[in-house]
Amino acid sequence: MKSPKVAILMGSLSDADIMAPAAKTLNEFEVSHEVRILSAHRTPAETAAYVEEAEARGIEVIIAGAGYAAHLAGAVAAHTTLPVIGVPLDSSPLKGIDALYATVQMPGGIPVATMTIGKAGAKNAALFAIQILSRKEPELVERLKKYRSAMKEAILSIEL
Ligand code: RP5
Repeated sequence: MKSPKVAILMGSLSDADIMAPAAKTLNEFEVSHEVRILSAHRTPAETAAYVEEAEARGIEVIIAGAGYAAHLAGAVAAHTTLPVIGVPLDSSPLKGIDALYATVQMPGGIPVATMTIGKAGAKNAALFAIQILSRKEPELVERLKKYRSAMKEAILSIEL
């Protein structure tokens, strides 16, 4: 396995199903990645240590998904200048509205690129990471164009 370029972090094993489209999409684009369960609240020191070592290990983009008071993406962004993509997860009784606000409302100075709530957000986080990587990997630009073309054809071929 090539050294991972993208890290997919999530706050709990219970997030795995909602976050699954992120790894699936990176696999489709053959982008190397690793997945870790790390929590802003339950494993704060381990989360910081992982993030502080990530860039030296070759990680270029970090995706962080969490639900409830979702501080993971922000806590990750506090420890790195790598781009951090946050996915608010609909795992709580508030259906992700809580996680959306917690993830998107970063104070000025420490940005988190926040995606859609839930599985669509996990998929878009992977695509956004691929778009970032594609700036220096032209073959990813070609794969993104093919991906969009296939989406277009799938829609236009629908007969009702
Ligand atoms: C958050 O708390 C996690 O991201 C998860 O969405 C939520 C609940 O975690 P569990 O209590 O199911 O472990 O930190």
